[in-house]
Amino acid sequence: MKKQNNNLIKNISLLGLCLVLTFCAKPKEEVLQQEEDYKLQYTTPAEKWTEALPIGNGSLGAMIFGGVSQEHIQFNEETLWRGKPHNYANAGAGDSLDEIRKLLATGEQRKAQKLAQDNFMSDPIKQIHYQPFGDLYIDFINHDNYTNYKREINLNDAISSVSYTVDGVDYSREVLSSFPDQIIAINLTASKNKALNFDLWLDAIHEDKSVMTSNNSQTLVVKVKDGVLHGISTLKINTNGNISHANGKLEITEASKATIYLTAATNYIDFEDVSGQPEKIVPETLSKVSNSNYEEVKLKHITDYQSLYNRFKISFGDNGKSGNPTDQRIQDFSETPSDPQLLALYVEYARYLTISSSRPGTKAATLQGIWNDKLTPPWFSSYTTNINLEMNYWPVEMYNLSECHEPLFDLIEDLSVTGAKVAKAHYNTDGWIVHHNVDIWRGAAPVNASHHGIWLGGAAWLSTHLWEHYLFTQDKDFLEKKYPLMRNAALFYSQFLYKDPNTGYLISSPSNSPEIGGLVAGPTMDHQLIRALFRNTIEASKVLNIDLDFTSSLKPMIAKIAPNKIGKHGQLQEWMQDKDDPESHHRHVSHLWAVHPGKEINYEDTPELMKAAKQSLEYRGDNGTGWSLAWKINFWSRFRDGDHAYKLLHKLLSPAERPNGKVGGGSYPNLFDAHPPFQIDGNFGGASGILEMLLQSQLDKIELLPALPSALPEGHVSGMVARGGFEVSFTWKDATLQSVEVLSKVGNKCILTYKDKLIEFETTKGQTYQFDGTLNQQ
Ligand code: FUC
Repeated sequence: MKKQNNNLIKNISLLGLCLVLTFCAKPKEEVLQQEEDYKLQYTTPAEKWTEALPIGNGSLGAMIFGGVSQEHIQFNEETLWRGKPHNYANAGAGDSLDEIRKLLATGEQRKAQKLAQDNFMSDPIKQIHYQPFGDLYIDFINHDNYTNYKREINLNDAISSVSYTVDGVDYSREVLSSFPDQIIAINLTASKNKALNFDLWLDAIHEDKSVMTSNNSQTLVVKVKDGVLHGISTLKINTNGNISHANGKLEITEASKATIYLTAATNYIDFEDVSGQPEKIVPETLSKVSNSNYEEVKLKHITDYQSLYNRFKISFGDNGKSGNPTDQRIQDFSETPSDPQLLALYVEYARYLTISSSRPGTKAATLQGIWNDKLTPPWFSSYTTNINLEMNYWPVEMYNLSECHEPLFDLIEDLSVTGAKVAKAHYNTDGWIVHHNVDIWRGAAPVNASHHGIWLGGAAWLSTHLWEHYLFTQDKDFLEKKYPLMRNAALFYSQFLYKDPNTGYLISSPSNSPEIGGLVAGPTMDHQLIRALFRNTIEASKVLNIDLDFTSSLKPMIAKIAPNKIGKHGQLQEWMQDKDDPESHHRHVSHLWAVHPGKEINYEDTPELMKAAKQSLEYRGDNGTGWSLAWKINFWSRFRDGDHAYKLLHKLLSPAERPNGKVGGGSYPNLFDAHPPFQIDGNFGGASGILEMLLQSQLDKIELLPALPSALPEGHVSGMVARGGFEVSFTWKDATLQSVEVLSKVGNKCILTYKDKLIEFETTKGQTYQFDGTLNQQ
């Protein structure tokens, strides 16, 4: 849990109110679109974790199972990890660098990998796990025979609810995770006096745990294995019934309503400091809400949440399926992929997941956001930087949640510190670098194994997010603050790039094309990333008019970096050598980075490379894991082939659990993306791919409906953000643009294009410009 910035919260609440007022003033038709009900809904309780429904406030997350006789709420606090502050840099690693490079240059890959494995890897070689925190259980007495069961999460207010009837009494439950109050609130009601009877207790799967019960509260203390972090969670209950306790459980009898507030915190402060005091933070947080009734807490939560959520809306129409249970819709979609509202729901759900897992002041979303129920989660539930972490943030600017990008920038700040130690120890350079995995202790050295752990693109890729944030927001203060991060990443590469003895080009060596082909000299992806970083840094220094001496030294280097090449199969080469296997269906498609999320390869400037990139993607094929499918959707959108993108969306939104019992890429019943296992990157990457079908702005102009699939002939988007500081709202019907509205947030010149028409116009900050479907101004 995080310390709160009260001013920030006040501002957010005020903003929320303003938005509510503006919203009320809108014409009726638009209000209807705004109010479209986006929900995940079910007619049975969850049995598996991937059927339970997530809530979160950026740091405090929970999965709600919605059982009738027993409710289970599994919860997380984002700073509970194994391990301890640690410098992962391997002192002396750099002594082997020249030899590894030489071996790679002479084709001795095995020897190079062996040497790197022995001398060049992180110390220790593995990073550590994100942990679950605890479990809250509620046993309801005699609720076995029930009717009217309903379970849902409503994305409009971020409240999860359960309702059912037993013996003529209606029971309801609401659960929310409040950002302003930093608590999870659970509200229980019964429609009849004294009908609410239940037992309540906390537990955890940690070996080292204890639970203390007092009059109306319970406290859980957990300590992680192999680490220095401990966590405290307390719940407090207010009810109009009786409270007693026995056998480690709170017993509530003869109530008709009860509200439980739960909070949790650890001693983690930052990657170097574990002197936090959860024993103080937890009671303080709870004492702030203990006098508020549930309705107050709920209103504050909704106002805060909607200040973010209501900025953007998407709708593709509704062909009558939106009322069906979500698990059934996923099943039906796999059979007949026509449920346009489900795709809009997918985008809004991704926005919900962003708001719930990545708020200013919290940690960046991990492979699982903030939701994890395992002591040894897959891939540590940490941060994989060779695709997954960045994918989590692909849609964030476009779908108007720019401030939710901030946790990633904080992570980059941390990495510029730990990564500087790695740059020195492993490469003897200045600046900072991060390899393919990062944990809460900000490990930046190469982990696991030399054939995939030594990947050099991390600092470059992460830095593009700083520049992209500037492009979308045009916030020069931000750029000035973050510029040192970009320039120090560029500084690293300017010293690290190595003149290839075979070709004379500057190349990235040793490295890896994620996670295929082993340790190599000069994977294409790295060069695309480094060129992008250099170009962005040069641009940034021009915008800020600073550091021009340094950035002018980068320019000539760009021309010397090994270029993109077309190989003998017509493909874009993944490596320096023309050795791509057209039969390979590997999930990573890293050499197409310059198509998406990069832009170096595009139809206007490099049509031949674009053709080759498309050929490469065709060879890779349409199958894939969750995030891989999601990336391919983005590629096909950039290739302006909406129908092909839709084909992959069909797979992404089909059940992960196949009829034969196997689990593959797709969606779980709670719409979590399946790699498998659950990885949240596919949710965000899939949403980004849908948005890329509708609007692209990477080439200094706003392209409308560049890759509209025939399955989405009508729709409306409002509040979508384009680079240059524009907020765009538009409607289409019969696959044809009907109207566009552009809000200029900073007063830049706007270039708008639809099909063959392109218009350019000057704008004034704060003004809105309206056009019909042929881009004639209204
Ligand atoms: C990368 C991928 C894996 C997985 C892991 C978390 O290493 O290649 O498929 O997604 O990240």
